[in-house]
Amino acid sequence: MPHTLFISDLHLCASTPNTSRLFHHFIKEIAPQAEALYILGDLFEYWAGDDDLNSPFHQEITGALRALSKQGTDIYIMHGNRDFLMNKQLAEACHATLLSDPILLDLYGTPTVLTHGDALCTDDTDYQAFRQQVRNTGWQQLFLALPLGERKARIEQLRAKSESEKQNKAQSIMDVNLQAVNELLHEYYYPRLIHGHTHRPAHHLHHLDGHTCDRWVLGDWDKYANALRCDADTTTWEIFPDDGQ
Ligand code: LP5
Ligand code: MN
Repeated sequence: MPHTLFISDLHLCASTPNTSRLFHHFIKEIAPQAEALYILGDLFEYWAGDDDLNSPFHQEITGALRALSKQGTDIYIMHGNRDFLMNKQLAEACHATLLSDPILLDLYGTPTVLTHGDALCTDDTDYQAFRQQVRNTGWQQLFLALPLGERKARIEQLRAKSESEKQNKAQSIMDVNLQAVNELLHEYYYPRLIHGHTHRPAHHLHHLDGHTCDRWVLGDWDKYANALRCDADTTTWEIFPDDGQ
């Protein structure tokens, strides 16, 4: 049956080979049956700029996506909070289309809004201030003018800072704000919503202005991988490997 897959928050990097193995299994064995694959952000642990495309690890990942596209699965990539510096060269290397965030699509007749999810975490005011700064085009031009090695060093410092700050943030602050979700649902006239970022895989129902909206939250990839599969009739999780394997 024609279907589409959604994944996010793989955080791929050379130092987590198990996740890379899951990715290659997914790309070779599961994704080829899909008409389209949507990657809703944080494909990479971080992306320092398209001039980092030639590293052997990045070649391996982009090559796998390119092969998937060549065999007939359309690939769409959205920016996450870790890899928003992905640009045209990365998209070309993957034979993928970069998506804006949020974006509305007609998925087998069901209006569906896709977003990474970080913009919905409005209670995390420190993060939102940071986000506003680094999503500014002028700031990005200055940052990308730095040598690649220096960019990577700065990002790694920031990753460490982010991990330590998260220890002191309440769990509720790092989840989506319901008012922000409702505003997005209202703006797009009550669609289905699919997002990642919070690493809290779930299916929520939102009752709003007489409408009921599905919100599917994708999980991150670690020991297990997860994808959401949508066809014209059903929405289901693909989780692998099975516990028995
Ligand atoms: O990513 P994750 O899940 O660990 O945490 C996120 C938020 N953290 C981030 C930071 C990224 O992890 C770091 C990698 C970004 C790569 C981008 C490349 C270009 C930028 C390079 C800048 C030097 O997104 C975290 C949220 C959490 O999700 C849950 O939603 O809480 O937010 C933070 O931890 C951010 C802090 O609260 C604020 C950080 C301020 C740091 C200011 C340093 C100044 C840097 C220069 C900016 C102009
Ligand atoms: Mn994220």
